[in-house]
Amino acid sequence: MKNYPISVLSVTSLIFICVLVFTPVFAQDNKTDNNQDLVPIDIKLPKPMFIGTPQNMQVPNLEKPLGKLRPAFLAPKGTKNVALGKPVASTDEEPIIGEISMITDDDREASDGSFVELGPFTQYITIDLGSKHDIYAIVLWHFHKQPRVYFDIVVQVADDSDIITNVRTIFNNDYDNSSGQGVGSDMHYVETAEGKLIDAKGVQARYVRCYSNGNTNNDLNHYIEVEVYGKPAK
Ligand SMILES: [Ca+2]
Ligand SMILES: [Ca+2]
Repeated sequence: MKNYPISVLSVTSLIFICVLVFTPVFAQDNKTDNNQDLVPIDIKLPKPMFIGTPQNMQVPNLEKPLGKLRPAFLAPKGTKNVALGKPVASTDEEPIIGEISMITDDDREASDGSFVELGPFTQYITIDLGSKHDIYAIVLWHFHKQPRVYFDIVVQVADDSDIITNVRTIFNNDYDNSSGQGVGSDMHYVETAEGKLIDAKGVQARYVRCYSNGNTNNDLNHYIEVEVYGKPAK
């Protein structure tokens, strides 16, 4: 063993202890986001149609169920669902079942009459929030009458309706890039009544685009509701 001077060792230990002691304090400061009060966002949940999650789904890279309700998601005070009633565009303008407008109509139930069915293969919907917003979370319900996994879930935000200007991808589980938006490393997940909450980390945008590419039951794409929790940008 080399004989390091004792002072070097002491300084090193001191730095290490300082990092341990002060890191949580700094982390907490970042989290308060310029001293805005953080409160749990109020997500209304629909009636669940099944309990638990099947263990036999043959899907690669599948997220394990949490086994309990999702913990509360904190966002600055005044954050609400800014997608409610906002216009939605779709690659399939004439859905097989339902209307595109049902994606932002505040109905999250699983029953027939509450979901819209889009055509097969890769489809996307684009929500126009009307102006720039600070976005903290996006919650997606594709279909929750039975457990299913939807493929190529990609969520992007941008400044324009064609999703060309200032595009940011906040979720992507298209591990083989079959929908052409790049390889994503997020995990597949089973649809439940809780929906899928994506942490958007305060990203600023006017438009939100959601991709999908069929599911474990069929090649079709479904939406029940998409919520965007945010505040108008200052
Ligand atoms: Ca709906
Ligand atoms: Ca894929």
